[in-house]
Amino acid sequence: MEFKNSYLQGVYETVQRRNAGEPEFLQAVREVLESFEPVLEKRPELEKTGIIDRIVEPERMITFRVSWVDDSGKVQVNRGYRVQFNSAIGPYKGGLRLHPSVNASVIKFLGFEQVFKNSLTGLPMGGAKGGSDFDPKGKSDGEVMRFCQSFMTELYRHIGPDTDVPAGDIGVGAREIGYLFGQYKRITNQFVGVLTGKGLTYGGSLARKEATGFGLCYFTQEMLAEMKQDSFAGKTVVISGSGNVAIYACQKATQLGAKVVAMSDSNGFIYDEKGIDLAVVQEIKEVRRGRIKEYLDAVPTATYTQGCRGIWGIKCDIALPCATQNELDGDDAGKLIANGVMAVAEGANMPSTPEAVAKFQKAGVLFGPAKAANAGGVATSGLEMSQNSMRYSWSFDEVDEKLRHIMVGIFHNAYDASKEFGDAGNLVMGANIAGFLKVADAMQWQGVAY
Ligand code: NDP
Ligand code: 2IT
Repeated sequence: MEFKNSYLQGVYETVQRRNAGEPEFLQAVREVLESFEPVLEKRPELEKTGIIDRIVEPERMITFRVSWVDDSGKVQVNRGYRVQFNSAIGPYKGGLRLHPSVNASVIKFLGFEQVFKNSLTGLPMGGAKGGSDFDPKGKSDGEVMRFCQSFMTELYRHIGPDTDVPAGDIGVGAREIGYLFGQYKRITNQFVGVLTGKGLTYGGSLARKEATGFGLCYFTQEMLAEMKQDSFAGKTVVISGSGNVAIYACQKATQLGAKVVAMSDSNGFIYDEKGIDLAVVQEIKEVRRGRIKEYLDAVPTATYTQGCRGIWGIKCDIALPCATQNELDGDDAGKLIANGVMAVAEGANMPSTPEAVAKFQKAGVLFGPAKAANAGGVATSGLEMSQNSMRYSWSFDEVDEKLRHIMVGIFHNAYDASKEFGDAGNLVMGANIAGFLKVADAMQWQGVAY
C-alpha cells in the first residue's frame, strides 16, 4: 500500500532500499510512518528539517564477534550487536536479547521502537537495543558466564552510564546482567550504573523485575477505565509466554481481580480453567528453567497443548501477548474477536502482525500497542538510573507508585494525541505521534549534527 503523502512514500522507499531483506525493521518503520500522515498535514515544515529521514536511520550500529569456550573445551562463535538508534533526548537505553533468532533486522526494529517508547516514559533516555544469536537454552551457568564476559569485552568500549545503558530482554535476566556487570567493572575499574535490571545487592532497583508486567496491567486498567468504564475485575485473561513479562503480568492481573487461564512457551500452552497457579509457573521458569508443560505435574487438572499459537483460540475478555514479535497474526486476531475479546495490550514488542492490529481496530477492540503498553520496564530502568546517580534506593512501594503514575500518563498522552490528530482511540497512532514529537523537537534544537 502506498502512503498518501509522497514525501513519506519517498522516505519509506529509501528505508526499503537501505535495509533490504530486513522484514521486521521494515514492518516497524512502516507502521510509524503511517502514523505520521496527519502530523505532516499539520506540520509540513518537518519535511525540510529532515527529522523523519534522520529518525529512521540509526546513529550507530555495532556488530562484533563473540568467541567463547564451551564446557567440552570447544570454541564457539556468535555474533553480537548493539544499535544506538537515537540520542536526542538522553543516553542510549534499551535491552539486550539472547535468542537464536536475533539478527540485524530484529535488533533494528527493537531499537527503532525503543526511541518512541523511551520518549513516552517522560524520562531522559534515547533508544538502543542489542544482543546476540547465542542461545542460552540448555547452556550451563559457566557457559553463559563465559559468553557474557566475551560479549562485554567488546561492548564495554561503546557503553557507559552517560553514553548507553543496556538492560535485559528475551534470554537476559538477573543471571546474565550480573555476569555482564561484573565484567564491565573488572575492565573499567568503575562501579557505575552502566546496566539496569541489576541484582538488589549491587545497585538494582526494587520493582524492576516486576515492572514490565505490572506496567502493562496499569496501562490496560487505565485504558479499560477511560475508554470502556470497565476494569480487570471478573475478566478472563490469556497471556502468551511465561518469561519475565508474562509472569508479572499474570501476578498483577490476578491482583486486580482477573482470572488468568492460559500461559505458554515456544513449545506449547497450558490451560487451567481454575486460574493459573503462578507459584507453580515461577518455580518451573524462574528456579528450574524448565518447560511450561511441567505445570501439569503440579496441577493435573490443567491441560497442555503442543504448539504455542493455539493459545489465541481460547475464549477470553483480555489478551496480553507477552512472548515475541509476530506471535499473533490476522487469523489469531479473528479467533479472539469471534470469542468476544474486548481488549488486547502488548507486553512483548510488536507481537501483533499489521493484519492483526487492523482487525482489532476495525472490530472496536481496545488495543494498547507495545511502545506504550510495555514501557514500564524501561521506565523503571530509568528510575534505577536515577537511584544509581543519587547512590540511594527507593522502597518497592515508591518505585511501584512512580511506575503506575508513568503508565497512566503514557495512556493519556497517547489517547490525547489520537484525538488531536483526528483518530480518537487509535492508540497506535497516538503513541507513535506522542513519542515522536518530543524526539523531533529535541533533534531540531540540536541542529543537524547527526
Ligand atoms: P523471557 O526470556 O523472560 O521470556 C520470553 C518468553 O517468550 C518465554 O516464555 C519464551 O518461551 C517465549 N518466546 C521467546 N521467543 C519465542 C518465539 N520465537 N516463539 C514463541 N515463544 C517465544 O523474555 P521477556 O519476558 O523479558 O520478554 C518477552 C517479550 O517482552 C519480548 O518481546 C521482549 O522484547 C518484551 N519486553 C521485555 C521487557 C523486559 O523488561 N524484560 C520490557 C519490554 C518488552 P521459551 O522459553 O520457550 O523460549
Ligand atoms: O523492550 C524493552 O523495553 C526492554 N527490554 C527493557 C529495556 C530497558 O532498558 O529496561
